[in-house]
Amino acid sequence: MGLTRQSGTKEGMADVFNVEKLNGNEAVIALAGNPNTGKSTVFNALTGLHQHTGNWPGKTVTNARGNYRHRDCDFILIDLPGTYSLLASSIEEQVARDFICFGNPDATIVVTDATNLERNLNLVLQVMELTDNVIMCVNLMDEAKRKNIEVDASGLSIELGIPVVTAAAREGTGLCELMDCVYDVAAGKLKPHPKRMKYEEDIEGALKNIMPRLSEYIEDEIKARWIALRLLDGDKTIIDSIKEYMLGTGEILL
Ligand SMILES: Nc1nc2c(ncn2[C@@H]2O[C@H](COP(=O)(O)OP(=O)(O)O)[C@@H](O)[C@H]2O)c(=O)[nH]1
Ligand SMILES: [Mg+2]
Repeated sequence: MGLTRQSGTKEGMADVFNVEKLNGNEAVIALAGNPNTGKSTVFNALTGLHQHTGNWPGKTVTNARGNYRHRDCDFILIDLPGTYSLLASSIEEQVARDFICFGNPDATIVVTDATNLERNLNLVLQVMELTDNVIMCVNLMDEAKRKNIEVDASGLSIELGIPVVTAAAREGTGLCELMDCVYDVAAGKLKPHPKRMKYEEDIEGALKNIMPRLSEYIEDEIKARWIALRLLDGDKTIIDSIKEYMLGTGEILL
């Protein structure tokens, strides 16, 4: 079985980010996370020697991408820059945000530090607000054990509405479960239902005004909502990104 990508535009988007497909049928998986959560350790363990690094198109931010095969399917794994947020206050955050938003990965893994979940959940919640296909990987479980920290992965999964996999990537624990989970999400066999924030009435009202004006450019309602929230935040970089990734050099009338 091959994992089929859902729409023609996805291919185009992936091209903008220089995601090179060997057989055109690979699932594209983004790897996000705070710095030092073991993202690159997961990336290396999954892709081994099948990886290369370069820069993000037009940016001086390093980009690592690699391939792996699991069960009967091929995957392209994109190691995003480590970030605490997706609110684009740094170039790294902008790169991570743009790839998750406009690169349309089939799934996004957020690698987190089991000993520091409270801080790490900020990014998880932000990714959940931007896309359905999120998997939380709670890494450094060996460290957590050493510090007598217990993590209730199934409780977290229920609370967040997304799959949660525990791992100790440096010793290779949990990686098979992670790949199984990624496979199921990318193939549509497992559908995450991320719980989302409902804002105060005036914000929700403003969103209702903005979203229809975005629908011409952005079909996906979750993304349109997220972009509308950024516009309400006064984040001008999102307009540049829409121009760059959705309209070529065209004009956007907002
Ligand atoms: N104890 C422990 N250390 C880990 C684990 N995963 C990664 N590390 C270590 O944590 C440090 C940061 O890992 P790295 O993969 O570079 O993190 P990144 O910044 O998220 O890419 C390195 O020293 C890794 O060897 C783990 O599961 N357990
Ligand atoms: Mg890294």
